[in-house]
Amino acid sequence: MRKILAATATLGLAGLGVIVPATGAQAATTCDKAWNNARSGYFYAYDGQNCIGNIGSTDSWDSDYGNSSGPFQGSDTNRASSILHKGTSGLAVQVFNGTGQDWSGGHTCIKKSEYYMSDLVGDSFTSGKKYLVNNGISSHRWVPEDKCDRFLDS
Ligand SMILES: [Ca+2]
Repeated sequence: MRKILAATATLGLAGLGVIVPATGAQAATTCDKAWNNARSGYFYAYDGQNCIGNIGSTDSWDSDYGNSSGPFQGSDTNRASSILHKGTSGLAVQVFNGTGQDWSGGHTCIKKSEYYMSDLVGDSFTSGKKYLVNNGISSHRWVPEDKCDRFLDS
């Protein structure tokens, strides 16, 4: 489930820097705030839904969320329940169920224009419906959108 920035969605005021919380949508407000406070060029992952409980952020890649190097380490693997994309390059962030710099296996992507996914429940990797994205992300990299076989909001 994607929640988009309220100002962009409802009023088209993004260029004015005016953010209006979505009426009655606490979840969207939480991720909107996270996005507005995020560093430009960075990808974020969160332990909880609604962009709560940041477990790491980076403008680079990480081929193994469970090892002891890079922006995601140890118990960060198979833990993300919401993610946020504030990249500025136009690239998508491709998240994988597996690890390794061969970048193979099930994946899915979040586009720059999707901003964030406030809840990954119900999304699966390209490897099959039983391979769930929620609590299933183990690596990520930045790629052109045409390298993505699937997007989270589709
Ligand atoms: Ca790592």
